[in-house]
Amino acid sequence: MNDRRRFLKSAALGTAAAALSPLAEAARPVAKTRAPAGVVRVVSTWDFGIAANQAAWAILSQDGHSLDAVEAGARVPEADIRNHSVGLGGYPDRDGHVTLDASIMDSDANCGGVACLEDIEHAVSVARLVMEKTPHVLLVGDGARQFALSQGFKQRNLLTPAADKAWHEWLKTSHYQPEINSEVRDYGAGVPIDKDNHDTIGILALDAHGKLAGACTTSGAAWKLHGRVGDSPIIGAGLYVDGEIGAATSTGMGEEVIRNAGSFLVVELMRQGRSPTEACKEAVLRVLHKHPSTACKTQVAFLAMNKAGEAGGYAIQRGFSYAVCDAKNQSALIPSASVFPA
Ligand code: SD4
Repeated sequence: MNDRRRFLKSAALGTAAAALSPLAEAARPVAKTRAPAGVVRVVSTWDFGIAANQAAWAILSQDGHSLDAVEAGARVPEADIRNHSVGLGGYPDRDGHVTLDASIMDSDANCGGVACLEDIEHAVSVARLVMEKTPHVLLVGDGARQFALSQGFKQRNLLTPAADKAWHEWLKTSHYQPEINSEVRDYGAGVPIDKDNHDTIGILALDAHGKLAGACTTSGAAWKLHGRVGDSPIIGAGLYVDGEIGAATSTGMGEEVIRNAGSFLVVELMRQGRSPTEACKEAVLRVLHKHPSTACKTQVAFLAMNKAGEAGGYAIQRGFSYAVCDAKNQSALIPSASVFPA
């Protein structure tokens, strides 16, 4: 019996996910100390997370704040035209609109997001201003765009020639099929080997003052219906931070993450005592348990970091990786464990 069939059988028997304990019993106070040297200080999804982490580290290493660090990190892939799933150069929806989703959150439950934002490159920075300058958490569509323009953001066409070409190729069949992540990527050579139609950057950081923050930004699923919003701008789905416990973010098929309040679930599992990797694994199993026949054909991955600077991830499918940077600025790209190894 292959892994998928074995999983479906066990899910049907109701063995995949454990019940949540009462939060009151699970919540444990965490000492507010400076992060010790050697712990993970910033962690990001996918291989493009390495460059994002470096931008975040430039701030953290100067005793800067984690909120500034995650924003700076997320802006790196947003500006990278080789990256077709985040910011400028992102693949458009089926009507040719590049629409961006982003969110940001600090350790005191301050948060902001934008969804279906057009014509503005740095959605994460708009999300931050939603958090800081408005009484709201989430702005969408033209309202988000108007807000960004009112804050001095410049309007620009996010549809690059390469993305436009890919869209016209897609229009020849107009067949929409979310694809599981490619296993081979080579941004280093300047030529992304990338058949994905969805990959998000989620970035989590812990500063020297012991404060956590997170950000998440994406152009979402390529060729999606116009107006579709994924998990990334939704607090609790694509991103969640609890300053006393930890932070989590997600990548992959947003619909499956939203159904399970995925990042919130990961943080709550850490609150109950799971390590970041264990919490991500249990959340992934929850996603599979709820919709086994859909979820086992797609990718969902979670990435988490706790207040002690331990990080971990877990995915449904093989191929997810995450970038870590520790307090000595040592970087690594870590292949995530997954439910289905092949
Ligand atoms: C979405 N979660 O819009 C995002 C896309 C993504 O890897 O992360 N892809 O559903």
